[in-house]
Amino acid sequence: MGRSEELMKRAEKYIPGGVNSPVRAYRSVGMTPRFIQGATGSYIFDVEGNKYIDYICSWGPMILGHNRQEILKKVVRACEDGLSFGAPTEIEVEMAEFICQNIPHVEMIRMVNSGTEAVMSAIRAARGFTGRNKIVKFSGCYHGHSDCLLVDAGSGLMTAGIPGSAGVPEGCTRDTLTAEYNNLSSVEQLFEANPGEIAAVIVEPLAANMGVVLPEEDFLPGLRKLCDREKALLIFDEVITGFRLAFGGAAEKFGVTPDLVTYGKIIGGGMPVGAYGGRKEIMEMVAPLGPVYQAGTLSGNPVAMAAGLTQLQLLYEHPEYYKDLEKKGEKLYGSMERLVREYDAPCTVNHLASLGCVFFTEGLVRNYEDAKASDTEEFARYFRWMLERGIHLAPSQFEAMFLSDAHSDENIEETLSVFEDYLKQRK
Ligand code: HOZ
Repeated sequence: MGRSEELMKRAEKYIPGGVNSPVRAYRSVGMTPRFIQGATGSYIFDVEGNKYIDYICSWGPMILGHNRQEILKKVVRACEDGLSFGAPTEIEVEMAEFICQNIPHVEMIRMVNSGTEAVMSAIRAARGFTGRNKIVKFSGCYHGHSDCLLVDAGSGLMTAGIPGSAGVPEGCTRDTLTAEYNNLSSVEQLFEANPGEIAAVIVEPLAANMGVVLPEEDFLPGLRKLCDREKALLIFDEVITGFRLAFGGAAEKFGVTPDLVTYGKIIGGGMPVGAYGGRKEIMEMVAPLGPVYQAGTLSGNPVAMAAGLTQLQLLYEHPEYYKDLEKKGEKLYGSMERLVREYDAPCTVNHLASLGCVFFTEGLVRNYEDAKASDTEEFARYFRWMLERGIHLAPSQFEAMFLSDAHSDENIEETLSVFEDYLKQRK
């Protein structure tokens, strides 16, 4: 038995399923997860000493690669002053100033500890501001695990093949309405059926929790128009896309302005950070300024802020990182697309910039139903093939591949060669 198997046996005794987040258990790919010893740049190492090119990148945060020295140094320096105070610190002000001064649609921002918390709080602010209860989400979009959003959700639920969660009372999801991604008329119908009752439409502007699904050209502008017409708020969940598709996230990339935006992952530089922000008049509803209550002992933690702010500053000061990520994305995913055609494989590769996904289904994947048509057993075979040859992918058909600044041309070429071998032998 390998060291990972041993650790999994120990873990399963005291941690549900042996993991602290379900997809990590590797259940849908029929393996024991690799326990990780460490990571640097584009590489991750398991406890058996195997080295992998990492395309999980901690599910997005490590956009500059693992163990980036500038971030590490600032974190160590912050630790020396103390780990947590539960009182305001200068670095929280710097973080808020930096974001609000550089992202036009964020006039005020509140730090929390995870993407889940950010979205849960943004929904509360939207309801408090509009005085309405209903929200519209899209099937296949995942917005964290707060009760009202566990409806037709992507990510781990989709991986497990379940639409929602036990333990969520019907009352909690009664006001959650579900529309189809890339289908404006499904949203319009919900507005018609619920006049004056919808507080907000929340969307992953590029869906990255049902694999990767791109918004069609009219989708986000159409949502903006509908929300304006109906006096509902538009919330972009940019937990994955924020600071990734561009510094200003999907809002900048697609040129559509949300009323509220949620962040996670990159904003924490690898530490547990989330944030929600947007129009001042909405954010002024949040306590202690307004009646929408939201709080947190570790919110704005100085060590986490040091990691996050350093990463954001590096990204902002080096716009070439985004250009490079686009090029790397084109090289990796564009070549995967070409190989799929060359070997006539029943796959569809969706991608934009550093995000990509190989779906084991033919034809366009433009929503939850299309993504669900994927052959997850073939995905599992593909996953195992890649892992055994040193390529670390998310262990689920319904998650994204993440590229970082640390991925080299050689890394990408090696990945493509392993991918080509997979396609060759499956013929
Ligand atoms: N649901 C997360 C990705 N979309 C998984 C996070 C994790 O397991 O770390």
